[in-house]
Amino acid sequence: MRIDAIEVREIRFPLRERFEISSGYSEKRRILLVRLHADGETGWAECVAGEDPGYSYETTDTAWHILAEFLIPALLGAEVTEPADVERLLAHVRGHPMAKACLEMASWDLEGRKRGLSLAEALGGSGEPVPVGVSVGLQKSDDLLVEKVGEFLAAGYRKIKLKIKPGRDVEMVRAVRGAFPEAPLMVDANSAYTLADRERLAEMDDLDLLMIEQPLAHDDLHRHARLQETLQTPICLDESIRSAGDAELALELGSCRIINIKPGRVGGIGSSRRIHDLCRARGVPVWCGGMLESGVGRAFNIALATLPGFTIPGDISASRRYWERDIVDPEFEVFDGMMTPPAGPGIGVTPDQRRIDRLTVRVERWPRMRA
Ligand code: OSB
Ligand code: MG
Repeated sequence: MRIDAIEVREIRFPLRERFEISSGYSEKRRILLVRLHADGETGWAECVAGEDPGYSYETTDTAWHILAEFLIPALLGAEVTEPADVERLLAHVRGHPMAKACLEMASWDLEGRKRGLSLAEALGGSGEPVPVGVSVGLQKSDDLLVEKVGEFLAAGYRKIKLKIKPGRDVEMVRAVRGAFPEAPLMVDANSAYTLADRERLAEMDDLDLLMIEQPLAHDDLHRHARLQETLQTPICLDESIRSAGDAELALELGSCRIINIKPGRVGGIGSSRRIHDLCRARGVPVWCGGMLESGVGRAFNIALATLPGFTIPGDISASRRYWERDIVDPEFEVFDGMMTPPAGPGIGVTPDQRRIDRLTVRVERWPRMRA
């Protein structure tokens, strides 16, 4: 099929509550939605770049720039028979996996719709409900955090991730562990520590955590390996893994024992599957992370999480954990800690065009129309 039109739009989408991590916070998301058109069919996806460059160098604005100036011109008018073709067409652009991923992912939706397959089926997953977890941002007080965690556990979530940073770590996590002795808990530092903090981090070993996510710098596999040698708790890498090559290197070096796969961070679904396959062959568990996606991005995450190597609940929570009203129908729901991947073709949920239009602050379409 020939990609004959592409649309990119930015929506401003307020979170129900501010989400704070060690490197900053998010309150009103600026999300890019892309739409590919080919053979009378359409494919949607979402770019996970954030508003600021605290998690990745990519932002909403860099992604727009890279899409508009380099990626879309390379894809527009091209013959594409499978999503891997999209990856190849974009490979000459160095880095910018988040910008690339949304085009590749939109081609999965397109392909699913054309073939009448759900995303989960198209990528070889099960289509069965999967256990999911929730990522809880930094709170004003430990009491408030304990209360929030209690609510999420009562709602059935199968894993609770706590954001930590220096000054808000061991004592805070101990308070949560004290209140919920049996809860499946983990922590995520978003690179807030250095190897000099190794003794502090080792205190976490007594708290029965599933893992410590990304304690050190995004570009430091070496020191993660040094840290892992001194920790009993498994390290899970997020920011450090942008490709299957990164994953292979991290596993060779012993930088982690678990990998968080976010399709938007690693360049798309194809790359996510390669990381999954590599980890599965080596017996390394993976799980699907989240980037505060709208329902469009969430559909990809839940489909991916049905692959057999995803043995740990992902950060894939119900729409209403994030939004007053999601932009897809039906919204994503969690029952007893389980989420069911949509069974319809492609992403399997319907983007609410009227609602999306109301949230849109800019839109551009290719081929560009002459004024
Ligand atoms: O590190 O996993 C992270 C959100 C934004 C940026 C980075 C991260 C997160 C989350 C949220 O933890 C996960 C979710 O989407 O629920
Ligand atoms: Mg993380």
